[in-house]
Amino acid sequence: MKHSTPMKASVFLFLTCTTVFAESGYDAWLRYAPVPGLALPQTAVVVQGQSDLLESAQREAIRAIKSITGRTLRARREAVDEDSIVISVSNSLPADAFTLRTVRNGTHRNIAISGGNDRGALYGTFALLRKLAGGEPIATLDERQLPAAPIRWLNHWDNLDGTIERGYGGRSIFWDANVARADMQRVSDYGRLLASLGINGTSINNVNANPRILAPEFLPEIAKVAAALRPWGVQTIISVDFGSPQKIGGLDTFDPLDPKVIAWWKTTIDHIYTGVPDLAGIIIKADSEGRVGPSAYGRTHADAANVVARALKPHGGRIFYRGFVYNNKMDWNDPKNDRGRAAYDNFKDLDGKFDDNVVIQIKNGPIDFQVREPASPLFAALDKTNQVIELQVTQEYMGQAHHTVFLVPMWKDVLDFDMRKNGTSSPVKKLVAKTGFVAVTNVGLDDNWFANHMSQANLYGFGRLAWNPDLTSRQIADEWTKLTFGLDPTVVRTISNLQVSSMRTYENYTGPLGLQTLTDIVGNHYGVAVEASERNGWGQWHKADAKGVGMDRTVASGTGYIGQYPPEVAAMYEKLATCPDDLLLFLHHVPYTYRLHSGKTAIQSLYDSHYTGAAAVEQYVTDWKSLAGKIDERRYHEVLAQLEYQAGQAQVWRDAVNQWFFKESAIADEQGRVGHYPGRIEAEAMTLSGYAPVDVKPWETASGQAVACLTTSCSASFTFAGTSGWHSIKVRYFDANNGESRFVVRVGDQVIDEWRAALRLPSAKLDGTTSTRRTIPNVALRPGDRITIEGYPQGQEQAALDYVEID
Ligand code: GCW
Repeated sequence: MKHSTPMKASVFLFLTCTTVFAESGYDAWLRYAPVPGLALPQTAVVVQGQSDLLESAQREAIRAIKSITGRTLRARREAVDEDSIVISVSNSLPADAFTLRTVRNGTHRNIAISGGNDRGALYGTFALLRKLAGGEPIATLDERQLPAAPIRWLNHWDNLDGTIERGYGGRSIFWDANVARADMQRVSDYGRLLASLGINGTSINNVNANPRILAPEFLPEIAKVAAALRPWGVQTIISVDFGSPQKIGGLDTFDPLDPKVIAWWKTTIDHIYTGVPDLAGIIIKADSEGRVGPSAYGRTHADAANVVARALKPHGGRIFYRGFVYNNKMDWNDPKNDRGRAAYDNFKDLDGKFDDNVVIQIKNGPIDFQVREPASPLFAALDKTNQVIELQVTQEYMGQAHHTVFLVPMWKDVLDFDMRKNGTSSPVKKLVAKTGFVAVTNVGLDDNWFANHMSQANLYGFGRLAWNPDLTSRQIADEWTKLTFGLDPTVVRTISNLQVSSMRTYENYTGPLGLQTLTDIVGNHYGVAVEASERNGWGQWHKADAKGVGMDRTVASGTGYIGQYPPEVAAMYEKLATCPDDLLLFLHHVPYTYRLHSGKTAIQSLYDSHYTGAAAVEQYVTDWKSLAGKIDERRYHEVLAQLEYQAGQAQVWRDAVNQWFFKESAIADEQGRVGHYPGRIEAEAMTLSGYAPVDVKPWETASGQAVACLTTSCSASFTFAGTSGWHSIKVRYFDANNGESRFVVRVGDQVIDEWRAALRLPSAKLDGTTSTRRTIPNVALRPGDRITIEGYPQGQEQAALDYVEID
């Protein structure tokens, strides 16, 4: 009974926490939940020096400690005459670095945070707060942290009108109606999140840039955003259109070697620096996906980058020139054509021709953020050119806001991959660390920034890796979970396990063995569409036919892509005997019966992966349910709904990909699952009233046909023929984005469930994107029960049904 008082106190604290703070997810990993039993001796936060950044640090420390311990420390300057947290700057440390120490000063017990600059002091403060909030011991601190690289930046693909290219978390936090948003509070709060990770720059507009960004009258808008980010040490970067001298400057050319153009860039950039004196740089996407570039004048990428670099140079700015240059109108009939080769082929020979403030920004893989790609060979090919890696936090091909996929394990695979450049150890993280790390991160106005609480871990993970790429996926997932969902060991273990395994799970149910994501690559990049990446100019081919599958990129018989790697890596990839299974079909074309290192045939492995992946997501739902009552209600239910949806989607992927390959290969699944779905009743086989059969495209995304309701209400019914007992009824329907149909399910006359098809999925069609599952668990059924699904269309949406599965 001795312990009852403190335990009650801590329970009370937790309750206070969940009721006092609205857990919308807005504060993400900076929610600073109470840590019961944490007693800090310090009574003041002392700042030595004066700047906006140091003030941010002091305010943050006081805010966080109040939230964690319930105590309000005193904000002080200079003097240390009480136990204090002392924040200072010391020029004995490199920029952005910091030390954290516990020190005795006479009778006082202080925590000394010292930064190499103001930003370092701010980062040190966040590092201390992370320890406090994560329940780590702080009694004897003695550590020194240096960032792995000077550049730790984000890119936003926000359009000035407030929309976001490939953004899934709502509208832009920066822009609305072609000006900066009136209220910059959210931008400031975003800066705070970024500072907590050591992210020191962000671009604020789309690389598919609106030329208006460089219009002289637009400068105050950029300055307004920059001012909101600045107190957090986050510098601003803008994306510009290479055709700007003509489009906005009124010149008759944008030839980078034309003196008028050279002068225009100089004047324009000088002007930008009058409004944003600490602009960190400019990004350019040129000669790519319809953007104009130097090829218009027969000039090189070096000519293009250098003209802007020279205008930036006097201001200390850098140009980030994207390596994402390829021809999207390639002839797919030519087996030697290969989009994967493009980055290397375009930039390798220009090595040495770029000015020293030019940086080539290279996507992690040679294609485009697919579920599995090898590291881009360009990382090992540039000796005299600055390079950064571009990752994508935004889950464009990775389930967008609807799937939980923690990307850190995927990034780790690339960052840790040893290129064996010059025959020596050369992991990608080392090759890029001289300059750094960039990630595309399209947060939006959604309450939790991403429209998926779990996706926050990707931004967190990127920031932590950019600071220290040697951290493991597990360390990052544990740390994020503690800060975001609390210190309960069951919570930490469950969520961290889910996150760490989620990437492989997603790969399993989308495109295993290096097939890439197998999504609609010419459309929304979300739902399954196996043939979308075939027979078009975009070049993400998997070349599956009746006999085999995979893209032959060998030197011996394929596109020669493998020859772009240093010899040891090229030799490993070239030979089937040493090519890793998970990249096999990215690099080789093999018969379906080819035996992998795992011992399975390629086709059986493909079938199995899809079943493993879909089952894993079902398990995530069960695991998540075990956390009921251990995390706040709102986030518990929102994540549960997301995972339940994902489990249904994983099944669409599983069945679509497997059926497509079964049809193509005509090789049966050894386990007899593909094409056989016990307990499934097709809608078109039910008794229909009003509903009419319709075709679904691509065909593999529906089992047979679907039925759509072309009038105001329809029904589909059938008689249950299974055994008496408790069953789950799973209704597979289509939730398009052009209406909100209503569904009602009855057993006999009794209504057992009803819902609206109101998800925001990116398609108006009946396809793999909109195919959705509703699970009605624990229904008592007896043979002979009549089950009816009623559909009530709304808007353009037709309450379409695919099938019902009962298990
Ligand atoms: O992944 C593709 C996206 C485009 C994007 C492009 C890029 C900003 O589908 O939307 O354009 O990459 O990286 O430039």
